[in-house]
Amino acid sequence: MSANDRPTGQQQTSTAVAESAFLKACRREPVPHTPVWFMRQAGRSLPEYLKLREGIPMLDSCMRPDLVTEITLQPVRRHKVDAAIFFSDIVVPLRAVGVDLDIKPGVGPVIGQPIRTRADLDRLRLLEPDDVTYVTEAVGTLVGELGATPLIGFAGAPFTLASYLVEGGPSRNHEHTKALMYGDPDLWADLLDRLADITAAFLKVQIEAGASAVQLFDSWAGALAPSDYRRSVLPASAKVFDAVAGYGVPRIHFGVGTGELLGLMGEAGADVVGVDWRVPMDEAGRRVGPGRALQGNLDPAVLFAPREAVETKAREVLDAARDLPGHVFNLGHGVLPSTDPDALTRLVEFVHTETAR
Ligand code: 1CP
Repeated sequence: MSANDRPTGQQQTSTAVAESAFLKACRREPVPHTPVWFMRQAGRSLPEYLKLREGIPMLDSCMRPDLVTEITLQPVRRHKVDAAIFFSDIVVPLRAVGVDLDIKPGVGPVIGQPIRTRADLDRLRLLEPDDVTYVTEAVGTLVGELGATPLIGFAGAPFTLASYLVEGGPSRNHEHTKALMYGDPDLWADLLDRLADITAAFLKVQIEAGASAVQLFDSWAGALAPSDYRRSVLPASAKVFDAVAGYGVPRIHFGVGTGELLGLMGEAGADVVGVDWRVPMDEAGRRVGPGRALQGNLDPAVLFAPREAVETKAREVLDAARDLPGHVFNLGHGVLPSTDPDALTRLVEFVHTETAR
């Protein structure tokens, strides 16, 4: 082999990433073991995270590549998960285009001036890669540090972002959001379309910097009936998926309480559909239909039970997922803040041992 033919380190790494159990499962190929990662694995219960974040506001930490890199790596080192998720937040791209917002400890994102009128929407500009150079830098460093472990980039879906922007903060019933959706469908469609462009641009930045998969979090879409989701939300989410289809990286689509929406969430353009714990994986597979892998779905609260109970429930998930064409093991929603980190480490080991082929 001449020096010119020899693969560079970067190429070898990307081949190893492409052959990882996580990406194989997303592509519905045979896997050496069921891959596992946890939503919100970065920056929740880990003592090393809490120590690092001391005195640093959440949004500031998202803009510091050194912190983002370290926090993203922490759960990979500790739990030996099959994928890393980029440490950031769904509201980071909104902040980057100038929305007056903060992430308040114990509350979540709070918006200075909610978006409820055409004039409010006119102030929401598109995202340029130069707005988030700290993301490009952190992803680039991470891809080098992670070696054969894939990095998942992510963004909030248009509906979930709209909910924060219209309500002004976290909401149980999404009443202002739905009032706008039903009361001014044109303004609503334009808002979701603008958010789709911002979200697509944010995902492209992460993919171009080296992320090997992306997840679209439509956490609050479960608040919608299927007909409303199809008419008023799906077109914007589909626009996001279309915009990144050409990169060939798996696109994961996740929401909570979305049992009735699973088929539509696949139709929006996902390669992998995330499932919460309310629908068994085999039934979810029937609802999603062929041609897509599934991700899920252990109830995050199960991790507070004794080890044997966790293993029984995890085995139930694996059994229900056995005949799926591709399965990525995950929780049905994010890691709860007071979860014992050792319970997560043990769960990764359990899934790997139980499914080793
Ligand atoms: O998964 C990871 O470990 C990466 C980091 C990550 C992700 C993927 C964070 C860090 N946020 C998110 C996504 C996110 N943010 C979602 C979608 C996922 C989900 O449904 O859980 C949502 C809805 C948000 C919005 C948000 N940001 C909330 C929820 C508020 C509500 O409406 O109930 C909260 C509490 C935040 C703050 C936040 N984001 C991330 C962290 C570590 C924190 C807490 C920081 C702090 O308070 O200091």
